Amino acid sequence: MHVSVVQNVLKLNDEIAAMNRQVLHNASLFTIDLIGAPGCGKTALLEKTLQELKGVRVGVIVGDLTTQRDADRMARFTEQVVQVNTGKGCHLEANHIKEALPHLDLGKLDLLIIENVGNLICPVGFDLGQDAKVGMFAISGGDDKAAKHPYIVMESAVLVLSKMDLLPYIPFDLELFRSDIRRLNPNVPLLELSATTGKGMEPWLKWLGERVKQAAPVA
Ligand SMILES: Nc1nc2c(ncn2[C@@H]2O[C@H](COP(=O)(O)OP(=O)(O)OP(=O)(O)O)[C@@H](O)[C@H]2O)c(=O)[nH]1
Ligand SMILES: [Mg+2]
Ligand SMILES: [Zn+2]
Repeated sequence: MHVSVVQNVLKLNDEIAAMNRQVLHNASLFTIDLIGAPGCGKTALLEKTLQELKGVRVGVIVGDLTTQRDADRMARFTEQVVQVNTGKGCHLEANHIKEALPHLDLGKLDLLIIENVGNLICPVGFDLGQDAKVGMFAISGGDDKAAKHPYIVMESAVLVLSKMDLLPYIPFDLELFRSDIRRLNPNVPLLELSATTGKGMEPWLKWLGERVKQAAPVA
């Protein structure tokens, strides 16, 4: 009985996610769901991305338990930001996105970035209607985090390893981290960067830019 309830919840989530995906595709948007542990640097990466991704109109939906601090940080770089407060909820669900979408002017966007609640575990299991899940790790989280969180590694279209500027100061076996990723998902691109220094941002901006172009309506 319990199992069937859980399955129904996920089925309903998937149905709403499919509707979201249809709405986003009708507007020719490319959408990512950015997933990473608390403090891994998601908002910092997005602040830098919003500043540097030239010629792309970006909207953001950001999930947090309380506060609109992340939304305030990103609102300095785009007018189209929606904060979703999940209360005690530890992940975003498709219904959160459905309710956030009417607050955005989709016709004036090329890219939608969803910053999920800081959590590497359950956000992986919830389809939001995105085109790609992006898993994010940081040097400060330790070199074992990919191995300990295999599902985000396997489900991501691209992975980010941030805070590379901290590598000289924190014991972190980069070869071990890379080999864990290769074992779990041999083909996923791993982008090593620092949002603070900006080093390594180029491949990330290129990855986004190419997908936005593919999603754009044929002229
Ligand atoms: N050295 C260094 N610090 C960083 C980098 N990126 C983010 N930080 C710092 O890490 C801390 C957390 O960054 P956030 O961007 O708030 O992280 P987040 O993943 O959005 O956090 P939550 O939304 O709370 O889960 C802040 O103090 C940032 O200044 C980086 O590339 N290098
Ligand atoms: Mg954040
Ligand atoms: Zn959760």
